Formats: sequence, structure tokens, C-alpha cells
Amino acid sequence: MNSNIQSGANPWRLAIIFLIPLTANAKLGYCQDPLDRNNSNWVKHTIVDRQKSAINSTVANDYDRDGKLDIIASYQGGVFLHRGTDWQPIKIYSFKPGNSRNKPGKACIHSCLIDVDRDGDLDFIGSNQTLFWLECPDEPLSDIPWVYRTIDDEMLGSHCVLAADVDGNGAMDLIANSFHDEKKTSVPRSIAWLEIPANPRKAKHWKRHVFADQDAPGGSHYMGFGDLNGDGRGDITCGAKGQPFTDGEWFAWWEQPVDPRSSWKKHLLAENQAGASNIHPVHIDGDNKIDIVATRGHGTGIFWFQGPNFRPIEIDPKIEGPHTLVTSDLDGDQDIDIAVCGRTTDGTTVWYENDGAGNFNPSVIDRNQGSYDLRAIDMDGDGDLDLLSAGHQNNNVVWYENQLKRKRISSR
Ligand SMILES: [Ca+2]
Ligand SMILES: [Ca+2]
Ligand SMILES: [Ca+2]
Ligand SMILES: [Ca+2]
Repeated sequence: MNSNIQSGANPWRLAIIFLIPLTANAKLGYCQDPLDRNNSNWVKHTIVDRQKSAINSTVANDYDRDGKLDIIASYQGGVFLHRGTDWQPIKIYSFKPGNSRNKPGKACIHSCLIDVDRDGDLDFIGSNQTLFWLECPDEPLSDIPWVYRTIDDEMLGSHCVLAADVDGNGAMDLIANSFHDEKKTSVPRSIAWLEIPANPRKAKHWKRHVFADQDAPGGSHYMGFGDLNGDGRGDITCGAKGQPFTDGEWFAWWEQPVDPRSSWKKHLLAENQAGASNIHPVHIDGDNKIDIVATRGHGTGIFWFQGPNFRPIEIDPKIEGPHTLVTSDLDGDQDIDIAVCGRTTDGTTVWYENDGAGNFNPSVIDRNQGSYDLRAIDMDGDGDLDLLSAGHQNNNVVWYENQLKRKRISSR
């Protein structure tokens, strides 16, 4: 592994850094040990199975308002809404050439939900050789296709579409990256935030603000949003994987200026991070200073940057291909835990329990299941966060029912 991460000066911290990887490896036993399902605190449920294309992203919302979450996933040339909980599919859109200057692929790379037209229902935002949105109709589960509209067809290779109120005006914006070069796009190696137009049903595209203007090279992957310098304005983080793209293998953040429509200052966090992918600003160690969790999803390892100086500390340097990252309180004890899943079909899904001080105890959730998109969502409405996973090359969508609280109560 090519990493420039340094251990800290604090001897206790040093001990923790060296102990955690050893514990992690012994406990996880990657590749060999079968998962002991009898001891599992997570129950796997399949929503979509055995499709003919990869499934890279999935989102959930209760579209028919029956109190049960439905999911949307894109695969096999379309976008499908699966009704919870029989998961019957309804095709809400078929990709076709002509809606964009670029020929669409079989599936979105990424997706999110925003009420774009402010009519009270969540519309679907996707990245598939262009950025687009599908308008949720009044009867979302009817056979009527959702209306397709372009957000931006110059933003290409967008691995991340992230909903956030960037300028703090109370309206949701979209953060997206464009990682291709000049041959393919007029917005090469850049990251932008996009404002929803006043009349999104009529607008030809959204207002694009390129804050990282050609200074996000090397295959930028996922962004995060949070106030890293405590000035009250949200900043944006990103990681870039590197090969086959040049000038990648970094994690960085961009500082939002007073005028968010002007250029933003880039701060490099770490270099030589082969396969850098995800990066979330979150509070990890209870000191009220924002920290950052990051993964090398096209390489190996997960680690965190301890604020306020963003000193990097490894959590599990050996986990392979953690292309997904969840940072949420999974066991309900008021601190942020972490979950990741390997990218390939032999991937391992692991959650890391935070002791509240930034020391993490890993537990395997599943093996031989890949993911390109893992989200913490209360899928069964029982008050705890479950994990929803787009299986990527496993061509499926699964969710893991969180039984941590149940186990904790019954063991008292
Ligand atoms: Ca809507
Ligand atoms: Ca800030
Ligand atoms: Ca927790
Ligand atoms: Ca739940």
C-alpha cells in the first residue's frame, strides 16, 4: 500500500494505531473464515436479485405513503421503483439516446433524491453520462413513466451526486464532479455545485458553479459536505483514485468563501493515497471539532483525519476496496460509527463500532457481496439505522436489518 499517513506523537494514540489493525485482521480474517451467522447482529434481505447488469446505486423513500420504504435502483437500461415490501418492480424510466449529447449506459453511476420542483415529493437525480432528474408524478407507482429532464450534460464521469444546501439559503443544491478531460467535456477535472432553477420543469439546465475549476484531477470520486474550518459555511471534501487517471491519489477539501459563486480555496489533506474514493466530514471523537473519515475504495483501507489539524489515523488499512462509506450512529449510543463494503463480488461488509473516542472495533456483517453504494436508512421503521446496499457486480440490491439494539436489550 502506498500511503504517507504518519502516526501521531501521543504514545497512547501510537499504541492504538498499531493495535487496531492487528485486532482488525485477527477478528476479520479476510478471505478465509466463514461468517458466523448465528452471532450476526445483521440479517440480510434481498430486494433485487440476478439482474443482467451491475447495480451501482440505490435510494429509498416511501413513495406510496403506506409507511413502508420503497427503493429506486437503475439497471438493465432503466430506472426501477421497487415497492416495499414485496419489492415488485415498476419501470419508471428507460434510458434512450437523444435525451443527452452522450449515449447513456445501462445504469446510473450514482443517484440521490431531492424535491426539485418543490411539490412535496422527492424526485430522482441520476448520473449516467449526463446529470438528469426524473420528476416524481402524483401517482409514482402507476405505469406512467417519470418525466426526464437534463441537469447538466457537460458534467461527465460523475461518481457522486450529493444533495446539500451549499449556499445556506434554505434550498437544496446538488454537488457533482466531472472527472473526464478536455476531449470529452468543457468542464474537465472539476467539481461544481448546481442550483435548482426557478422553474426546473422549463429550464434546459441548472446553474453550474464550478468551485474546483480543473483542480480536481485524477479520477475524482465522492464528495462530502461540512463546515471544516468553523466559519459557518459548508465546505466540500473529495478523494481522487488515481490510475488510470494522472495526478490523483489525493484527498482534499475546498473552503467555501463568503461568495459561494466565486472560486474556492483548495486544501490538500493527504497525497499518495492509491485508490482514494470516499470522504465524509463527521464528528468522531467527541471533542466538538469536526473530523473526517476517508476510504481508499480502489485500493485498501479506511482511516480518519482528526480535527482540528486533520492528522490522519488508520482504522483498518487492510480492508480491500471499500468503495462505499457510511458514517452514522449504527448502535444508537450517540457516537458516529462506520460501515463499509468491498467493491467486488468477494467483498466484505464490515461495521466499525466507535467507543466515542475514535477507537474502532470491527465486526463482519457479510462476505462475498460487493457494493458500490451503501446507505444507512431505517428500512423497517423500527427506529434504528439499517444498511441498504447496491450490489454492483453482484447485480443485486440487498439490505441488512440492524439487530444491534435487540441483542443489547436481550443480553441485559
Ligand atoms: Ca417533486
Ligand atoms: Ca467553512
Ligand atoms: Ca455509535
Ligand atoms: Ca431499522
